[in-house]
Amino acid sequence: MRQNVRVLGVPMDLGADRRGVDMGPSAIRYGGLADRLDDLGFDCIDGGDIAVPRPEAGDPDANDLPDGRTKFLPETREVCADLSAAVAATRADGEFPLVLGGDHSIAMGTVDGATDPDEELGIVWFDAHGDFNTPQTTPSGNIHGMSLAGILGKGRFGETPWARAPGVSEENVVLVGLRSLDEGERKLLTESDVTAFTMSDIDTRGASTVVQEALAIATDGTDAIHVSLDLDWLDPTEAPGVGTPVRGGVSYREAHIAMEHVADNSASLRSMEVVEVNPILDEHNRTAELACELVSSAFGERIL
Ligand code: HAR
Ligand code: MN
Ligand code: MN
Ligand code: MN
Repeated sequence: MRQNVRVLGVPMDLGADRRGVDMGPSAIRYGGLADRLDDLGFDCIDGGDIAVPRPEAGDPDANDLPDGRTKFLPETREVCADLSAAVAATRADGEFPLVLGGDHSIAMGTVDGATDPDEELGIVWFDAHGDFNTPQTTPSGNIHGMSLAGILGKGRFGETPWARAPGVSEENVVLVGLRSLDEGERKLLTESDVTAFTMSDIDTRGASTVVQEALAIATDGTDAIHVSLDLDWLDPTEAPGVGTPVRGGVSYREAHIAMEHVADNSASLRSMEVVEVNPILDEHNRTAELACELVSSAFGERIL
């Protein structure tokens, strides 16, 4: 019997400058996600959306410190705590959490809910960006550019770490598809034990080899893995509907083979999230539909 899939929407855009990613969950649902999963033999249950405050209701800079910037930190923490609880409840019910963003700040909630302190969770993070800034290095104050660093407890807010998910070791975290890094995060990333595969690695060695290696690192000695799929990982010609497009991303086929390798590791896969779809910038919902296709590949869709 296949595990049921519970879809959790997070219409979050407090972590990014460009409005519109809050409509991502609707667009992905409209793109046919549930029908696709049903066709693959999963029972797809819609867990609805996590409540997210509107940015107009708050002051993004209310919590800035002399040595750190984090727009909407209290609001983001609250959404992430609710998401973490929803992911944990999904797992407790024996269902698979599939989280739809929203901007990438939500990964802090997904990962927190996906792991337990007495376990080790590996992460494969498909993204054009490192999301490895901290409140101290961020050029924008946008939390979606800091969420992976936050999961690993990098950076601080006053005297304390500003974020941290339990049960995640740098050795089992892998970035795939990098092509945009700020100077501060580049330094932090190279000093860390996180493995980073850039687009040059993919060009040189091929997407299939690189992604299989990434999955091997994430599964090595861990209890399970989380897959975080930022749609800006793809080239903007394939995925125009994202908040921060960067040229030179993976192709349609490369994205599919990557997700097929994720499916090869289905026994280890504990949770998945699809983030940064921005319907305002999209062309006839094609980025959202692509997100649905890629989820299908990750859940085992094959031609033969
Ligand atoms: N590095 C930039 C910043 O920190 C922008 C990165 C965030 N964009 C994303 N995340 N879509 O993957 O502001
Ligand atoms: Mn990202
Ligand atoms: Mn937890
Ligand atoms: Mn990105």
